[in-house]
Amino acid sequence: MLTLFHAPQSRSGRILWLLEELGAEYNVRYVSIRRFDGSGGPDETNPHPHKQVPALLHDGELVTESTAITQYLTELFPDSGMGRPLGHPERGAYLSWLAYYAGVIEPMGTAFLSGLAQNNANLARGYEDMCAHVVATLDRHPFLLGDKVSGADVMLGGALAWMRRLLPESVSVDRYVHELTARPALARAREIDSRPDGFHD
Ligand SMILES: N[C@@H](CCC(=O)N[C@@H](CS)C(=O)NCC(=O)O)C(=O)O
Repeated sequence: MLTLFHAPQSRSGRILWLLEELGAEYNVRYVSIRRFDGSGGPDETNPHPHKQVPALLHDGELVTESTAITQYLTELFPDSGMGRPLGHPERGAYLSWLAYYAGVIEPMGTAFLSGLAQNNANLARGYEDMCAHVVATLDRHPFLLGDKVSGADVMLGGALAWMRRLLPESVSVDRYVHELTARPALARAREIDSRPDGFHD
């Protein structure tokens, strides 16, 4: 049994999207979280160590961190094609992009969006290097790994769908966002995102 601890309009929406891509059976537990505007608050039933989302329970095993959940789930559903299993020629690139998303894209993107990168030479260089790498990759092929979508695209595509300004103007990035946001699994996830009855089976 898979249970996603989820809050509407948050990072856990990407895991909803991924679960829909995988064709998984899962439950959603809607929890409250602290919001930037001061609203909301931690939910005692949320097993995440910081009461954040996403958190995933799989038969009693807790998985946290969006990219770890992505790797975990794509390995649980190998036939979905959303992961790259051991021995796959794109395995190295897949794990690299998942780690790069969490370790470079999100911190550098946050530094840029908050204005910090504009006042710090090291952060500015880190942000520019990150943008150059991602844009050059998407100039070469439609998705991060090549011609086929993966869980790494759900991470980056979800972030860009929320905040396109994360990356500079680029025809390739616009095409990438357009392609990913047209996916039926994302439309289903958006419908579940704020379901008012609080539960989804
Ligand atoms: N590194 C974590 C970040 C999770 C995170 O920051 N989640 C936000 C929602 S977008 C949250 O739960 N915020 C509430 C809080 O920090 O108390 C991940 O990617 O899973």
